[in-house]
Amino acid sequence: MKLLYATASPFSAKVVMAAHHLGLDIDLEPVDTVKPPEALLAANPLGKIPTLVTDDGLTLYDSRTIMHYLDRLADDKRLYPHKLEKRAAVERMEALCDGICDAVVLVVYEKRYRTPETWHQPWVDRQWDKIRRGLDYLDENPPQLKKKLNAGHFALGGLIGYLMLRFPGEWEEHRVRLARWPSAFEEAFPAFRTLKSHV
Ligand SMILES: N[C@@H](CCC(=O)N[C@@H](CS)C(=O)NCC(=O)O)C(=O)O
Repeated sequence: MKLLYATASPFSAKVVMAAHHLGLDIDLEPVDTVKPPEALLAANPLGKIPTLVTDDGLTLYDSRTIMHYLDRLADDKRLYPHKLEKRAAVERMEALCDGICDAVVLVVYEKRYRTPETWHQPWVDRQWDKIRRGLDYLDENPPQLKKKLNAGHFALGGLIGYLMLRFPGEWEEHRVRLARWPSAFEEAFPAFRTLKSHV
């Protein structure tokens, strides 16, 4: 199996951390989405990462589809609990963290893909509103680290790693519990230190 990914991508980091946790062996193939290579477009018409290509040539996206695939592949560990309510809560945590990542990525892309004359601040403010509300919720309701790790933890790890990379010092203030979460997560999952978003 190979994963088309980028080291800075939060969705890629989520999948890479989850695969590491499950003990799955995946070849990592870095791609530049600014100029998506033919291999990425052939595997995913959206030209987005992460995209997984299995040994049988099955191509999978987006990150949540990949997470569910990896979950079923693994022998002894699970990313999603079996019980209905617990599973729904983990899936919702992942959806929230991924949704915040979507908003952060849009803020980053506004500057990357538009010229300064066309930057549209109300649109960026709207994304920051989503980011702020989402982070405030996570500060109140961080996923507990006492029990088994699940997809929600890796999704939050992907998000926090991306915030640490792109907006250091801009999200921690007044969010004491969330600001402490990365070091607590690293204790439970030491690979966070190297697998989180980086350039
Ligand atoms: N919903 C997607 C989001 C993936 C995504 O937005 N990836 C970004 C990189 S972090 C990307 O590929 N951007 C390139 C583009 O939008 O053209 C997922 O969960 O995989």
